[in-house]
Amino acid sequence: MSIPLKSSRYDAVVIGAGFAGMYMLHRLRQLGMSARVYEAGDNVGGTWFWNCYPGARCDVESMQYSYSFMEDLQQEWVWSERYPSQSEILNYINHVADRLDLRRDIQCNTRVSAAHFAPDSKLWSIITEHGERVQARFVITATGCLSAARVPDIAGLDSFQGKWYHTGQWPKHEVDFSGQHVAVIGTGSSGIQLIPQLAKQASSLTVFQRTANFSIPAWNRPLPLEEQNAWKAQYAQYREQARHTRSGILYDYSNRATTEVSQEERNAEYERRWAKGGANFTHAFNDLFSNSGSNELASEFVRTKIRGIVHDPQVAELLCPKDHAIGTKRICVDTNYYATFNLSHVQLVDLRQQAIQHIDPQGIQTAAKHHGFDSIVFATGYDAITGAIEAIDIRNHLGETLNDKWKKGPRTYLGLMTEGFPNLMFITGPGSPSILSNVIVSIEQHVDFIARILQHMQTERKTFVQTDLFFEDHWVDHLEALAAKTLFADTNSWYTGANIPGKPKVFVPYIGGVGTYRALCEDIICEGYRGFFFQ
Ligand code: NA7
Repeated sequence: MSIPLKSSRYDAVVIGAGFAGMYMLHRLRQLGMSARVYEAGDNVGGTWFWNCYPGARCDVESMQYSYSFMEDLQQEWVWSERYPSQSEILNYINHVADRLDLRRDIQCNTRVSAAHFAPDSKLWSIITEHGERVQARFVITATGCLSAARVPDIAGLDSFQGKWYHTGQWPKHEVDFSGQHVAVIGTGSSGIQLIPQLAKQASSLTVFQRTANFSIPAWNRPLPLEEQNAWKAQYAQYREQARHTRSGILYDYSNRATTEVSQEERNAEYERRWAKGGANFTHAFNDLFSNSGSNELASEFVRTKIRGIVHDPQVAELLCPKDHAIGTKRICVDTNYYATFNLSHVQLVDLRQQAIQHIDPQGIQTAAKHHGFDSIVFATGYDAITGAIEAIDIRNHLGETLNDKWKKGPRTYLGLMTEGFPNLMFITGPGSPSILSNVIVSIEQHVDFIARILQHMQTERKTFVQTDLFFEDHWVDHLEALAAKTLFADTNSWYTGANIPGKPKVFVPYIGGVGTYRALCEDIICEGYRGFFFQ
């Protein structure tokens, strides 16, 4: 798929060809700008290219998980299920790449290793892993929030004689676990999707759990054409509504606090949402993310469900999350996750009671015993939000590195730019709603914002845009103040970098909501791009 370079200088280089990079390319072309997109994978799709593990599925419903910028596109695509599978999303992304003729400006199998701003030419110099060098006026990262897969540093992994995998770097060929003794480490969203699927194949499945997670049933089902057509008849209106919601998704957001209703009403509401399925559950009352007492009632409702599903009371208790408030780690959406632990060949190991000591050629040694395996699957997550950006050696005109600047945590203005690094923009960067939202809604909003900045620069004949410390500091303080009003700040999660040893613990995303963020951005644009400085 690698396409030879036509030129070594572009108006913009975009890093990543997932949903963000592809839409950015489309908008750059509309502005008449030359652009090159570099993609590490051998095809487009980003996160959905890499995460092809069994059971991989989006937790946003199909009708809402697609681009909204082109009416024809959203009318013509047909989904097959309520929640889209990874393969169907990948088909959709490939369809868009062909439909908009994007591939000719996308260079796959090319990882960007560095981007240095040259003081003389005032251009970014972009260097790839293979030593290719191009120049660009703008660098735009579209590297995704969940793309830097993380395999924990467990002694002896290299000696393991079976095969091992990470969900975020799954092989492109089918992996057959039939007849195998399989380990899964990690019970986040990926593990919860994968475990029921692997249990269907493996002769034994051992799940190593460090932290139990809350999961709500997906009740996934085929999506009848009539239902899709009814939705499509009002697509534009639904999209516009979604853009102004808290999470960029048309959920049933409640205006009532838990404290306003009786116990019967409360339970009826939880039952209704459980029966409907999906992440909508955490919007049952408007105080679940701010009032720990209210949150505990919702948490206990789910724990009671888990105890009702899982036959062995000890296993059920281990699967009940007790160390965090529901929703403050990304809520999982599953198909048969808890029930899988009723199968006689599925075993749960609590790493809080017996930590992994090392891996050896035959399997995993915990503090309690040795477990023999043919395969080990790491569902251990990502260096989220900042990991893929920080993997690139980004330096400004003074030779200062972005990593150095962000060593105590990422600092941006609106999640879009960071002071001292002109003409460098982040799509769904740290400090934006990004991963707390329907990410396609957030991607479109950021890409449109960047395109408007670029258009403004064309009109005003400007070549540089940057932000300054005043606006950056103010934004970082604002992020912290917003998070402090919620229960999120108290939870160890990948939102705070707590899953990565040594990573500064900072609540990274903007938690004020997609609609509020959008309105704020519109105000900033109306006020002449407040906080952005042009030259
Ligand atoms: P997550 O949500 O970060 O989950 C990773 C899981 O792996 C989680 O249960 C971790 O436990 C566990 N983990 C991580 N490191 C270790 C080690 N060293 N030992 C044992 N267990 C470990 O990643 P996912 O891929 O599941 O989901 C990411 C997002 O993708 C998800 O939120 C959706 O938005 C889609 P911990 O909780 O850290 O104790």
